[in-house]
Amino acid sequence: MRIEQSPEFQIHLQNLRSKEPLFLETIYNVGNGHLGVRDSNPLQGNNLDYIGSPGLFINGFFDYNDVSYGEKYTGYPESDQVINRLLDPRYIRIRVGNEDSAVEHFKVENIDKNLDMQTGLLHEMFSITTPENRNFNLVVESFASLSKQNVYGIRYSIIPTNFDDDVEIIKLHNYANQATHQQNEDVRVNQSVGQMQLDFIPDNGQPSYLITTFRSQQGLILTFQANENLAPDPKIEYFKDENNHYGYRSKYRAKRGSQKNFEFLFAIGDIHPLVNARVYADQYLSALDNYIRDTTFQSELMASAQVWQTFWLHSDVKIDGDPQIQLCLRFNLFELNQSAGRDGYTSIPAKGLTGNGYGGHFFWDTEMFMLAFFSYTQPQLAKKLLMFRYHTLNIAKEQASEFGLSKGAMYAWWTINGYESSSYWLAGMAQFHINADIAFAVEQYYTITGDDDFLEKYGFDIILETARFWMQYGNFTELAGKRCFVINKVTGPDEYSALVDNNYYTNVMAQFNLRLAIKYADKFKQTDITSRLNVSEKEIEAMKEAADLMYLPYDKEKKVKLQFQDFEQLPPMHLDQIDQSLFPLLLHFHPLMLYRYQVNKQADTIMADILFPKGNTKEQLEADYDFYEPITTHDSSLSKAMYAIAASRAGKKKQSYDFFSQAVKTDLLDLHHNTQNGIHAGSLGAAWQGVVYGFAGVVNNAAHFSLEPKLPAAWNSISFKLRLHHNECLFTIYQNEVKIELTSGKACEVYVYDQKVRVTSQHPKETCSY
Ligand code: IFM
Repeated sequence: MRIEQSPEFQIHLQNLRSKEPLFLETIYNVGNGHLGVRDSNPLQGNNLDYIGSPGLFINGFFDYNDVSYGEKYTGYPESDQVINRLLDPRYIRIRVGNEDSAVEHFKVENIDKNLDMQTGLLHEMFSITTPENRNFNLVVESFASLSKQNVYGIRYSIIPTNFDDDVEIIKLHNYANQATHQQNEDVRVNQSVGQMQLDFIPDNGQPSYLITTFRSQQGLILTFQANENLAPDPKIEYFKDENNHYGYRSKYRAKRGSQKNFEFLFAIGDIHPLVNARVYADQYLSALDNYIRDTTFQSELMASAQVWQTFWLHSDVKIDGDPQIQLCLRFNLFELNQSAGRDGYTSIPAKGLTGNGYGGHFFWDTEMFMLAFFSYTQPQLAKKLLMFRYHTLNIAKEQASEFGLSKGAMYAWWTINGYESSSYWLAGMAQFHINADIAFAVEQYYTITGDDDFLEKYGFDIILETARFWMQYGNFTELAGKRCFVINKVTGPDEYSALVDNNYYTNVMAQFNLRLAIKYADKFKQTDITSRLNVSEKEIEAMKEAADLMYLPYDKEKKVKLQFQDFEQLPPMHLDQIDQSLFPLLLHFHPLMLYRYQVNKQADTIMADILFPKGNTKEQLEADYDFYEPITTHDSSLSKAMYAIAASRAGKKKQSYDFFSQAVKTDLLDLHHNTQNGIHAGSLGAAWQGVVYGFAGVVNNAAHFSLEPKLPAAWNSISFKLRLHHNECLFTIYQNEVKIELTSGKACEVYVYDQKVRVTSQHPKETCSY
């Protein structure tokens, strides 16, 4: 199979020398949801002579670190979880004549890098000069397989440009903990690292390792194989060094202008409890080895490329009229697909598998910013992401109980294994809205897919237990002479305020969560589902009352939804008077200086407007937008795409385009100046929502699927596919008309503004003016 390289799918940045190397390490990562490899100087390894931040990240492979508190109160997490940064599989040691890249400093310059998003192949060329001025080009091609998620492939080609001499390559990885130079004051970069141990598994005919963590007691097997047929003269040999470390090496006489290739396939295992990993190491290894035995770099690359093709077939978004935004958006979708855990036990770290920013944790980012993309375009993957929440439901229940609640589930705000690990609980654990966010995502998935089996076996459990949490954490009271249900002492999405009473977003989401529990308790009435979950009529009655009486703070004078109770009492922060160098504010102000003001880090109340458009008038949306936009710094990368959607719905076309265009460029143009620590995964998914919920105006509330397009003036069209139950539709939206094509399934009914359009397998194409 050969795939034509289309220029629109290439990340081929120019002037690499002018770019920050750590930024390039992130942008040119390759991953597949199980593993992620940062791009790096291939000669670096653990040699700190070379300044980089390389590493291999395995989704869910973490270690604990102690957290030290000045005053440690009951219930504070003992330890933080942090994703491990493992050995760099790109590393190769090269000897040229008497010079050795592991001993001397070889000057390595990036000449060219190209990431082909159609195949997932990263192709790079480095120019390398030794201290004695021998120069050679090193071409490195690598990919993380989407077809076999345990597989990573790398191929090196060496081309001397000014010498004939002996060249030796040594491919040996003898450390587990990848060293980096990273020293960063940024609170968003986790400084702590996990500690791993590497043991060689001897006599296996190829280098094989058992890697274990000290405190989280996890283990995995890793092995790699050289393609021996590729370099027959001289052979690449499996060897053991004086320290009993196993690797491959090959020594040959290199000639100026000649090219010699070496390729390796890695098989990187699944995560096991440490004891099992040790006891069954041989068994696991031989199963793993099957992935790379009797195959080659090229055939695995092609198999993986085919999966990428399927991905693009269903998930691409085409924008006609804006090539730069088109490329950025494709990069975003590509990275989302590279980051998503697919085993039901992992999710999407906030930085994908591209760095250890935020310690590699999962947040609400997955459910509220990324999941919609997967539910609409790859529902089987969306389900796996939700299964992570189902598989950690018992932990969430245990946490609720340890917290002192007699019922319900309390999901962690910041976690890898399901347990809360946020040591700054004010902006962490107190973001209880995550419980409703997860329930919302379950409902969204169910609305899109109609997956009854999922709802019955897993989804309703999540919805019910999170609804129970609200009944425990909130309470009925009287406010201004009226009986209400209030939820006090929470932190909403905006992290420039903390521990407030009745955060609008939280309350409206909790209300929705309660109503979902009520709806499905009714649907499953008198089935063994409700008896299994001990649902009583009395409990559901109480939920109904709480939902109906939910307190939603509102400023009647200004006619705006209040971010939280008494928000109007805070003085505004005059953002225009703050020096640009002091943004993001979180890096320059004590949190209390921010909490005391009307200032937002990110969309908060506005998100409630976006998520619940029904019954919200355009006037209300406009009033909320006009109130919150000027006090929002967008210091969180999750913010701008949400404002783009709100602006689009409020008819503010220019603002919408501007916000969207900044959101979609977040990583590729490094607009937050911290892409070096990893991509902003939530922001990538939010940009997709910017197109689909914003410019296309998609609203889907189970009974009614509609589009209300408002295309940016400069664009000719956008097109994308969405799955709706068992159907898939291709929507192409022009300035004044929408084309709808049923690409699979039997029939689909959608609204374009108020016009009903029906496409069927007999009449799959319709056009509708608007
Ligand atoms: O989840 C987000 C939060 O909303 C803002 N701070 C960063 C987190 C991880 O992306």
